[in-house]
Amino acid sequence: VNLRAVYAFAREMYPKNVTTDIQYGTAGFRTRNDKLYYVMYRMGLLATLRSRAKDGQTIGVMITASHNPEPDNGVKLVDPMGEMLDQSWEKLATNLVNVSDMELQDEIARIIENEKIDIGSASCVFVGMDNRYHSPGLLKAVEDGVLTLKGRVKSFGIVTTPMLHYFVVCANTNNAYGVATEEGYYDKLTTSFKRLRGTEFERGNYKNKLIFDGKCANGVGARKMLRFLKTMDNSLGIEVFNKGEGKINHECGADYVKVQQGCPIGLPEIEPNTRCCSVDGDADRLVYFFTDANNQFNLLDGDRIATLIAGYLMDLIEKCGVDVTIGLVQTAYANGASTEYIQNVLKVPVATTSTGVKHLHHKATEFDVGIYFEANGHGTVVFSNKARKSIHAASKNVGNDLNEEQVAAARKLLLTIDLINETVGDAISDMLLVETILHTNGWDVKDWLAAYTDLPNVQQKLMVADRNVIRVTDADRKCVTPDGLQKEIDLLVAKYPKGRSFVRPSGTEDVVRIYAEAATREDTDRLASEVSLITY
Ligand code: 16G
Ligand code: ZN
Repeated sequence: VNLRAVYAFAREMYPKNVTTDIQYGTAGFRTRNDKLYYVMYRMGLLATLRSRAKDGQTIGVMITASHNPEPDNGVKLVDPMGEMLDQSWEKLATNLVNVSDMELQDEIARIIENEKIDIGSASCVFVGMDNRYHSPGLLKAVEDGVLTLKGRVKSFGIVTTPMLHYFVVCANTNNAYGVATEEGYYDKLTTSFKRLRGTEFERGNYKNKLIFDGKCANGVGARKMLRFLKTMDNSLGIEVFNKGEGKINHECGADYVKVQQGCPIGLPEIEPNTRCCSVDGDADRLVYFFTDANNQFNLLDGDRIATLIAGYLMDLIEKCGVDVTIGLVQTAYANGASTEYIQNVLKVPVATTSTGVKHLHHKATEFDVGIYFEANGHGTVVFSNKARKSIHAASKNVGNDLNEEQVAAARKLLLTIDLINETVGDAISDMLLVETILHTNGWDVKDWLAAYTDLPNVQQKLMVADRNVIRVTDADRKCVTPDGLQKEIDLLVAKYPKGRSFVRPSGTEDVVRIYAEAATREDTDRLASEVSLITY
């Protein structure tokens, strides 16, 4: 490996065309596509180094800007077990991207030395992208970065973010988790879904009809969903609308539906109370919604999905009698009514973490069965080895002291584990899980919605000169700077029954976000605007 090539290549092909520093944030680097070529090249370099630092295990690089507008793109790295890149390496990523072309070679040498990397050793990088028109060019830059350091790179082309996470885990577990191909991914999910569903596709109030908002996935979601459906043999009846025309995420998609609290554009005429779902641009978020007979829009967001899953898993765990802990992880954006329901009705412990999947994921691993969801629809379930082992043993009736019902519950749990993409929130896998649970319960959307009533809530964006003036703590719920702001927020919140509000700098956009909820819509809107006035 000749490190001089690092600089030569950078200067020739991927010169740094930006002078302001950027930061590896909650979702990696994200900005306008034309400012990302040098970033991608450097992330190709870094991913190869990371792989070598991890004894040649496969590292993932995903090129996507999720729900951002079409001109944006982004990149994030995936660690060997499918986790987000380790925090200490996030810092290395930030440094590497902000040095000049001239300093690049020295910076690489520094990482090699500090991390004690054998630069001649084997490595492997998997790359995937969403289908923004600039993604292929950016992917090429990542590949060139890998090749400059004589690493091995495999491109999967257009995939969802969760698929790439899945491929990485498969590769690093000798395919014990599944086969590291798109077919392997579909096959794993389809097999478990069909077995859980059995031959009776409808049950009680559950109808086998789901409307899927594909426009959000003018990104990859719709494309992959259509391919996926071919493997399903009608066991799930889905109609996809908005299949590809128009701009990515424009007035549609999970983020739009969640934040605007309304239907995406292009929704066809449908019967009231029909289940609809939306995913985001890279298919790692999922929300459900429906319009009722009074033409009222109803949202079933990440909090609802989490509570639905928690109820289902608790029931199965109880039935099979294994001794495992179960917990649910949320962020400050979770609706207060959902938190109350989980604690008081489901009686499951709730933990709250800062925004960003890696924080939730990490916390969830403290439970044997850890369910985590952001209100925006990103989430999954993680199972500890202990949980896996004891469920497995129960399904085989080791010791033969379990009754039939217990063994059946354990088998069902095992299939459910197979249906879940534990590596990261996965819209397709989460959707299949929701459908499985509704089918098991014989529920329609109204039954699901009846569990609890959301408090009215609102999210606002505030453009400010410097969003980093606001620093937060206590899982985003309290501002530590600027001085006195939190006190003022507390005073406003205290005026409103069930009031709650917090302010935090966005990690993905140059804005400050304001969240408010209260007992009535009027109070909620008033609280939000009062808080935004004092924040501004
Ligand atoms: C990113 C995060 C998501 C978080 C969102 C917050 C990942 C994979 N994604 O999309 O979890 O909810 O950022 O955005 O970590 P914000 O900081 O702009 O509010
Ligand atoms: Zn996303």
